[in-house]
Amino acid sequence: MTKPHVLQVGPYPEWDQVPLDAAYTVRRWWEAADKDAFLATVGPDIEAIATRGDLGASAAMIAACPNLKMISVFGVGYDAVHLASCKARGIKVSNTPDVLTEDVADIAVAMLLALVRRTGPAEAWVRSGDWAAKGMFPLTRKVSGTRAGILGLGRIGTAIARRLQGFGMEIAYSARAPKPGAEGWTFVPDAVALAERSDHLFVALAATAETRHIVNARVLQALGPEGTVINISRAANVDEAALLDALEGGKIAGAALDVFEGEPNLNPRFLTAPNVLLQPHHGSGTVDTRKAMGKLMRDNLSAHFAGQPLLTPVL
Ligand code: 8YV
Repeated sequence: MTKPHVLQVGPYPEWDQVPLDAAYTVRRWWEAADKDAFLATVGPDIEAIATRGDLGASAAMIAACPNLKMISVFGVGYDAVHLASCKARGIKVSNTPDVLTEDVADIAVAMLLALVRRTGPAEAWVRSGDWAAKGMFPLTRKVSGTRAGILGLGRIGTAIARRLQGFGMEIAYSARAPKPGAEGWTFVPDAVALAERSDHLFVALAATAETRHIVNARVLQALGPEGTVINISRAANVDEAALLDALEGGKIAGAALDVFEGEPNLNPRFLTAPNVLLQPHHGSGTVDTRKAMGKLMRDNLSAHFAGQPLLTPVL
């Protein structure tokens, strides 16, 4: 019996690749020299697409697969999947939520501490001999007891808030509506009002057309010269030009970023901007979590081909 044909958009770790190749006829899109010609050839046989949160599946890719029934995303974010095409054709979509929540929340807190307590420059102070030559490292600002604003109190936003409570921080959040179970954290209807009452603004929203550039010049102005932005969601949630202007103009105190427009080819202005901590989109980047994400991505695929309900459907 022929194995179902699956279009794989980008590479996965070996621990996922081996079982995928064993179960399916895998067509590797990222290896194709001429991707359009490749899709024209293999597209008619494709029944499912296996992709990643950072790669998604475009309208053109979906259109080139007339027999496509399901897309399995490795990642919680599915903003790079052309959902309108899927809705129009009844194509099911799944993602990998929950298994990465704690790791992404951990990195968000680590980025806040590294940015505000300047652990990177402090290590450089030791390695360069400045400590011996120049004495104590310059004092930084406190983190504990300050005010945190969480933009998007979903699974990851909630996990961040829980951690920051341990730092004795005052927690406020913005979401479409007050969240049950978020008693003790202050609901604020919009991003500007949230920024006004925050020292550290965490961006933890799923990226949609509505949230595009939700962190804009007005929000950064409201955050003020002592404020910081921490983004572990998607770059599209932040107006990067406004952020760079605010950093270079001293309108905010700093930013810690795990995601960038056009990543990994980020805007070179970030490389020289003052007070910015740069991370390579590795929020979920632990072996345990990536194995769990891979298994869930594959389990959704096999559920589909077994005619079973998807484990974690988004469409
Ligand atoms: C993934 C992510 O690592 O889950 C997401 O949405 O952005 C990351 O956890 C990335 O999508 C991998 O492709």
